[in-house]
Amino acid sequence: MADLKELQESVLNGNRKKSEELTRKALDEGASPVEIINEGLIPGMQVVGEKFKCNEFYVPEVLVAARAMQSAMALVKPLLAAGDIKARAKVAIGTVQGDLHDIGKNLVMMMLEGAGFEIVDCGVDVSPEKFLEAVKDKGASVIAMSALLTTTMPGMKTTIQALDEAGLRDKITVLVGGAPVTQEYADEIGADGYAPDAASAVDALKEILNV
Ligand code: B1M
Repeated sequence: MADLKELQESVLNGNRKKSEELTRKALDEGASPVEIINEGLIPGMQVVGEKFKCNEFYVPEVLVAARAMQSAMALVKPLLAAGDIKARAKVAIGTVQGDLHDIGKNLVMMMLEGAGFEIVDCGVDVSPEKFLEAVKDKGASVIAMSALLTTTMPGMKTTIQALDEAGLRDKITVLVGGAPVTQEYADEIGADGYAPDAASAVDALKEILNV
């Protein structure tokens, strides 16, 4: 039987080549793509998140671990049959309008993906209309907004207002974060959740959605 603990370790260590090798080996030995994801890749990223939260890991370590996870994920994803894995939720993520910072947003995105959420990456400079499109056309049930500039933070409020006007506010969970954003600001604009860092974003969303 494939040793998925070793795969967890290789993700944790950010060893991309080894993660790919172990994933191929596990497939050859008969492990299913679902087992590889649930018992190798997701637990590996979970430990990465824990280490990031207690400052044992910094941004570079998280990025290399996430890349190792994504390379291994790319090998198993095509083998998944429809319905094999039920994503916790589909999350449309982006940096708000006028804001081009994406390092933090990408970290949050990778941690969410590593935790089993399906991602619609809306990119940077995302208008309220574009977030709404991700909900209407791509079926996202969560909007995750990042802002790094005090001048662009109001884009979060405008997006929530746009959801309201479209009659979608009750159906969509809104998570916000980014260096200048605070819990007080999230409460003020009526977001459902706020997280100070990428690992906490995963915890916050799991808690809000109860998944
Ligand atoms: Co910019 N920049 N920048 N910048 N930049 C800051 C943010 C700034 C604080 C620098 C400063 O003056 N000290 C300042 C903002 C001041 C303010 O508004 N309060 C600033 C400025 C002013 C600007 C420009 C206006 C500069 C200019 O042109 N005059 C300009 C704006 C461009 C634009 O967006 N329209 C600009 C441009 C840039 C670069 C393009 C050069 C580059 C961005 C490259 C890129 O992202 N691809 C850049 C950078 C790199 C920075 C700093 C140095 C680093 C930001 C970063 O990536 N941090 C930053 C100063 C600093 O922070 N030291 C600065 C690392 C990243 C992992 O952290 O994004 O905070 P962060 O994400 C964290 C958490 O916040 C949280 O999780 C992440 C991981 O733990 N988080 C979320 C983030 N999003 C979340 C979403 C969530 C939950 C958690 O839920 C959805």
